[in-house]
Amino acid sequence: KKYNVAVVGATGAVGTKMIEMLEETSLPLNQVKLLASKRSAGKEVTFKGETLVIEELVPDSFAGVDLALFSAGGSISKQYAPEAVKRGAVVVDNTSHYRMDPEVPLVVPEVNPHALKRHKGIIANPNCSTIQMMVALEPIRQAYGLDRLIVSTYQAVSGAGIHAMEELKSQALAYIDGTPAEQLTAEILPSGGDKKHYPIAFNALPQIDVFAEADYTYEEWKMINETKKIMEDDSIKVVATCVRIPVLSGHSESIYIEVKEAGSDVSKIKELIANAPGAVLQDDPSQQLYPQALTSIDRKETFVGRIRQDIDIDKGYHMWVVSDNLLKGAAWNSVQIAETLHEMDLVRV
Ligand code: A2P
Ligand code: 11C
Repeated sequence: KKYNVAVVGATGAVGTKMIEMLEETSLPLNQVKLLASKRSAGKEVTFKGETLVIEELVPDSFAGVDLALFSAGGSISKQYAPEAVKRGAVVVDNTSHYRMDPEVPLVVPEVNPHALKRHKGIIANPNCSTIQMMVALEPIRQAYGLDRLIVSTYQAVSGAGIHAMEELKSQALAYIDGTPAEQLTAEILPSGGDKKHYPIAFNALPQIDVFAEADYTYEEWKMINETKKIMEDDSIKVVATCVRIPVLSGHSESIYIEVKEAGSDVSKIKELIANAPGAVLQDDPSQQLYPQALTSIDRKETFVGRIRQDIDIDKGYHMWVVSDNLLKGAAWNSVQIAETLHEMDLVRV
C-alpha cells in the first residue's frame, strides 16, 4: 500500500517543514498534495526533485487522500478535518483544536503510541513545548514516577508562524540601525489574537497565546493539560511559565521535577536520558556541553543537559531541554505519528 498524503498549510513555517519530513519519511508515498489558501494557489514547490503546485484548500481537496497533515490554524482544522475524515482520510492535526477532545488521541510516539489504536479519524499533535518535555521526562516517569513538575520556557518566534519570524528579523535590523524601541513596528507578537503588540527583538515577553483562567496563558494551560493527557495521569502536578525570546527556532525549557519513588540520583537520571528514544544527553559541564537552540535546528531529537540535583529537595532535579519546535515540536512529530500509524496498520477511518 502506498499513501496519498495531503499537507494543509503547506506554505507556513510548519507546513514547509512537513514537506521536508515527507521527503525523508519511510512512509510509502504515492501522491503528495500541497494545500494552502487561495493566496498561494499556483505557487510551485520542489519535492524530491519534482515540481508540485500548491492548490487552494476546499472540501473536495481530500478526495482520494489517505493521510492529511494539518497545520493551518485551529479554525481551518475545525472546518476541514471532518471533511477530510468524511472522505476517508486519517487526519494528523497540529493545531490545538482537537487536543483535549476525549475522543481524540494526543500522541508523542515515544510516549503513548498505544493511544493511536482508538483513533476515529483524527489524531492530535501536541503543542511544541509539551512534546519536547514529554520526550525528556517519560523515561524518568517510567523509572521513578513524577510527582510534580515546574517548567519555564524560552520559546522561539517560529512557534507563532512565518510572519512572526519576519517580524523579529525586521525589528532587529531596525533597532540596530538606530530605530528606538518605542518606534519598532509590532503587529503579531506576543499573540496575533490579542489587542496589544510589543517588540520581540532584544526583548523577552512573558506571554504566549492569550490570557485564560487564573491569569495563566493558553500556552501555559496547554502544557499543563496536555502533559496529564499524554502521560495518562491527572495526579501529576504541573505548572508552567511560557516566555517568548528573540530566537528564530529551537524552544528551550528549564524544567524542575520531583520524582515519586526513592533511589534516583543524577547519574541514574542521566543514564535514563541517554537511553531514551528520541532524546540525546548533552551534559558535560567540564566541556561546557549543554543543549542550545542554535545547535538543535534541523535535528529531530530532543536535547537534555544541565541535569542537577536540587539543593534542598532529595527527589528534586533540574534540567535544560531543547528541541527544534518546527520539527519534533510539530512537523516531525506529525510525520512520525503517520509512520507509526502505518506500522500499526491504522491508516484507516
Ligand atoms: P497561505 O500562505 O496561503 O496564507 P504560518 O503558521 O506559518 O503563519 O502558516 C499558516 C499556513 O496556513 C499557511 O500555509 C497558510 O497559507 C495557511 N492558511 C491560512 N489561512 C488559510 C485558509 N483560509 N485556507 C487554507 N490555508 C490557510
Ligand atoms: C508557540 N507553542 O510557540 C506555540 C505554537 O497550540 O499548536 C503552537 C501553538 C499550538 O507559539
